Amino acid sequence: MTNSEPVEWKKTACIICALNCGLEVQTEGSRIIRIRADKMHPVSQGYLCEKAQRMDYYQNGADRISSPMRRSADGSYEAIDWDTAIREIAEKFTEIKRKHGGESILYYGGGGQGNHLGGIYADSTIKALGIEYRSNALAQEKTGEGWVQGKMMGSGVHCDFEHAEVAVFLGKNPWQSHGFARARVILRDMQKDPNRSIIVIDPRKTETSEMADYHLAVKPGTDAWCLMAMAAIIVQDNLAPMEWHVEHTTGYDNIAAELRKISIPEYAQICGVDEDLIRGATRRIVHAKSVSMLEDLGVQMNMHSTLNSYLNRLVWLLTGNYGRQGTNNSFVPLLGLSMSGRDQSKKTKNPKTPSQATSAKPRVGRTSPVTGFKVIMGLIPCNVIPEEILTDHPKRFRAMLIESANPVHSLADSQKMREALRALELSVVLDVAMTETALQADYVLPASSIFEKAEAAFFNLEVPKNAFHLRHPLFAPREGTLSEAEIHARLVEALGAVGPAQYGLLRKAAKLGLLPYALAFAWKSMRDKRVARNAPVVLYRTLGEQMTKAAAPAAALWGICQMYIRQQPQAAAGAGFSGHPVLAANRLFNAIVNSPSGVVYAIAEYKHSWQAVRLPDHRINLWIPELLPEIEKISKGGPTVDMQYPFILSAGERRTETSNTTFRDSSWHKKGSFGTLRISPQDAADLGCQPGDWVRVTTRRGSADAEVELSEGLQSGHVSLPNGLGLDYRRADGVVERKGVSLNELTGVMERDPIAGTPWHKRVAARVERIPVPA
Ligand SMILES: Nc1nc2c(c(=O)[nH]1)N[C@H]1C(S)=C(S)[C@@H](COP(=O)(O)OP(=O)(O)OC[C@H]3O[C@@H](n4cnc5c(=O)[nH]c(N)nc54)[C@H](O)[C@@H]3O)O[C@H]1N2
Ligand SMILES: Nc1nc2c(c(=O)[nH]1)N[C@H]1C(S)=C(S)[C@@H](COP(=O)(O)OP(=O)(O)OC[C@H]3O[C@@H](n4cnc5c(=O)[nH]c(N)nc54)[C@H](O)[C@@H]3O)O[C@H]1N2
Ligand code: SF4
Ligand SMILES: [Mo]
Repeated sequence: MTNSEPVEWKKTACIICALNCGLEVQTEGSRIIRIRADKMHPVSQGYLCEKAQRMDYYQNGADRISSPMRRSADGSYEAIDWDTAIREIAEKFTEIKRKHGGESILYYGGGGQGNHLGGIYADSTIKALGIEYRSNALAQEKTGEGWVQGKMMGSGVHCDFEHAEVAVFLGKNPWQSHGFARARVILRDMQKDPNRSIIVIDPRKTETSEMADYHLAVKPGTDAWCLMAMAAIIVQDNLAPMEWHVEHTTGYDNIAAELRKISIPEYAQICGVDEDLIRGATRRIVHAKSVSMLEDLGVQMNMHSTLNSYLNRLVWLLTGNYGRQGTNNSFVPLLGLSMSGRDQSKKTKNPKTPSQATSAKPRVGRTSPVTGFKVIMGLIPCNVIPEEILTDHPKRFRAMLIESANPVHSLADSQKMREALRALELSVVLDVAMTETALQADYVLPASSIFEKAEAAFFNLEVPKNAFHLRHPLFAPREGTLSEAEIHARLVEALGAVGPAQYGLLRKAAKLGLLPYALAFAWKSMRDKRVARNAPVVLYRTLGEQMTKAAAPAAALWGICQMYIRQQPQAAAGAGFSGHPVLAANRLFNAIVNSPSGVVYAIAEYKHSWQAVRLPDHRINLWIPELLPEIEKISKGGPTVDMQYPFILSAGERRTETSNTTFRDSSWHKKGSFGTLRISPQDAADLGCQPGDWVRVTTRRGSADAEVELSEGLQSGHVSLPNGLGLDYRRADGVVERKGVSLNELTGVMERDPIAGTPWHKRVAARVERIPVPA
């Protein structure tokens, strides 16, 4: 290539966090060699953070797999061909289903931070096997919030910090973890503007708290007391906008009665924040024109997490911050990632559209078969999975299908997860790499990477304008790998759920265009139940065949577009997709396939947030009586410290070097700290530690060694380790390398929220002692 030749920039997206910022990349052979932001991306608009530069370490990881693998009795793996793998897996699942029913098979995962199309196709396999129970990472962070959300509004909300006068971050460090588009730009804008304020509730001094006007540095795990005090100030000082409540809410009097009972000075003392500071921050919220508030793992993976999600909502709802620019608002999803509380009461019996059939609706009041935990957002809690397997209970899970997730590494108590997987009669993993979880599975199926097939994520949360980005492949699939669409199609065909009898007519219609296809699809699905039931696979096998091989996994989006247009005609029309629903959906599908930077599919108005409240009269409910026991529990006093394990370990801080487990190869890291244990200078001095020294962290479940990093930001007694590290990465030379701490070797499954079962990873009791620096 000469210098004068123009180089091609291909459009794709970053796959590290839920924002999936638009990227432009240059490739050479199988490598991604240059990366820059895509200015045309409708949401990220040219934004990216430093982590995006690491994309090639995912694509070319040395432990990627390129053949199906079968475990032998001695624990080693042998490569087998695809036909054998699919046949054996289908036979074994069928046998388990025959003996114990589909409810004995657990489906886990379905997508990571940047890949959700695979999970759509999994739906066909789930139906073919009669699988009743699912779980994924949302059930170790967001289900408490989802449950509260269902009780209070029945819809999901997203923040609008771009326009908010006041931003509140609760257990959230967006400078490092993002969580909303263009986070660093927006934080800087807010910081510079004297008329706007940032409030951070976090025990630690963070990059975000350093930019804040108010930092409420609670003692770790005491947010419930701080938030109760804030809500109590609003009620006791009569600061709530009562006209707004008369119009928009129910239950004010019930919660107000509880909040009038509490002693604000006492609660301030328990959470360790000066009462005047809590009062100042609360008044700033009360008097602002608009407030947006975002909670995350600092409270969601902590004691009282479901209560915290409720109290968070009380702070912005008691002050009337909903349904306007700059407040929290309901967004218009293209496809709901999960089901909110209200949806759980309905099961779609006869799906009217192909993709109604793709979203299994859980039934009301369902619980997990062994431990009896609530099924929330269609998921059983991650923390109970080992207990649902390691028992002689007749309803225990006998098999698992795991897709794009690494539960042995990412869920509490890795030891228990390994034991549970080995106790199953069958475990199958779909992944790109030979992960910690794959190394416990009976079969491992190699997926083509995110950059080798059409891919997308359904993290579309923007208000009022929402966009969807279908990414086209950068590379041909690695030899021996298949897309999830193809894997699930082969599986359901081998299971006998669907086949050529369902495809013939639709294949012919697809050749004629989208309108004939739509008519044929409607006709065929009325006559043949298998079509609607296996809609994603049928779409892939018929419509997908008219697309290029690599683009074919996008076929299921056609069904999703049809459903979306029917459910959200107004928002779709706002974005230009109006007219007859079938035609509008066809146009949207074409727009998605032909817009390499993404498409705006919804333009709603802020007042749409009220329509989205799916409770009687679109009123928000402020009172959840089921939480009264939690409120009473905290009225008895603050948390205590176990003197055997005097430190509180925050097991999973987001740092610049972390990205869940997207990068198994850490050789991108050239300088600076990596995986250190952060500790206050005073605690370090008490342990006799200097920077660069090493310590052993011991919990009830295990111990691990880490280098210390002195951090003024931490309170005494609080130590912090980063998430997603400590992977056992097999390098090209065969050496297995572990850098950083594999955190869940240290965590237990029983430390969990009583309602949602979410783990208390931010509050792991630990001992810390100095050890010699390893050679
Ligand atoms: N760089 C990077 N970014 C990521 C990810 C990543 O791996 N790396 N992962 C993505 C994912 S999957 C998620 S879910 C998000 C999570 O994003 P965040 O929740 O923002 O990330 P964390 O750093 O785990 O936790 C946030 C804060 O909680 C604080 N905290 C600890 N204990 C307490 C407490 O008792 N009370 C309060 N109020 N705060 C407490 C910590 O000090 C920390 O600053 O990040 C996403 N973004
Ligand atoms: N102690 C502790 N534990 C934690 C956390 C913490 O803070 N502390 N954080 C938790 C949080 S918030 C989250 S979200 C979870 C995340 O944990 P997981 O849900 O396990 O997700 P990832 O680490 O993102 O792993 C995604 C998997 O997908 C695979 N993969 C990548 N591309 C593809 C593909 O195209 N197809 C397929 N089939 N597979 C692919 C990757 O190799 C990887 O194995 O970790 C959780 N675990
Ligand atoms: S890590 Fe998140 S914020 Fe950073 S570039 Fe990737 S998607 Fe965007
Ligand atoms: Mo997460």
